Amino acid sequence: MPLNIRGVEIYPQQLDRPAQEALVEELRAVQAVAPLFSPRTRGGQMSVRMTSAGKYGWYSDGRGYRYESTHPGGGDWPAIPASVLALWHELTGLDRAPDCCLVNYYGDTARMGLHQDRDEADFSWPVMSVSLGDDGLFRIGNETRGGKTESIWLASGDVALLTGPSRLVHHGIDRIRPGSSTLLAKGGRINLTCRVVD
Ligand code: MD5
Ligand code: FE
Repeated sequence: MPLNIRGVEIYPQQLDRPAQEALVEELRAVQAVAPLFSPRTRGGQMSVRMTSAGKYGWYSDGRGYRYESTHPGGGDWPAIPASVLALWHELTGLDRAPDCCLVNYYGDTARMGLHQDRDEADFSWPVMSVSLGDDGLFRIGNETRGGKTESIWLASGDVALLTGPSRLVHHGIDRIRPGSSTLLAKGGRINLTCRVVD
């Protein structure tokens, strides 16, 4: 039974340590094909580095946010790891596979400001997030800007599902807790988000 915070379903420790280690290996292969990059937004360079797997990858530059069918280096995005697809189908109960698995890497001082995920065509599809490595302080707000927010530390192996009305709440990562996990040799935090794009 998941925790429920403002409609966001959180599955603490959904992935055990061996599953987390196997996933990190699969992500190493993803990053070898599609290296991490730091997107530029109108607000400046993001502190989070990212890449994607699947049919589309999330991208941002001075012209705005969008999904792209190729990595900024030119090639196709690699396939979404099979274990991630299996987790998606298990937790969402959907037959439809996600189009994008965004891989966010947070170094010790990286953060992600409050935002909505609204670059997808249909908000009735859920978004699934998987946390790996150091703890991250996840802040959940409201559908409209402003108002009270709630925060929860997401730990390595935790999985979250944004479904229904919670799909459009503002959310972000205020900070990570460096050194809180031994999963990643170089430290830091990885978050995967799987989405149906079009
Ligand atoms: C992260 N990533 O941890 C954060 C939070 C993003 C993003 O917000 O857009 O890449 S992932 C927490 C989360 C769980 C389930 C659904 C949603 C976010 N969501 O719909 O935004 O790197
Ligand atoms: Fe988001």
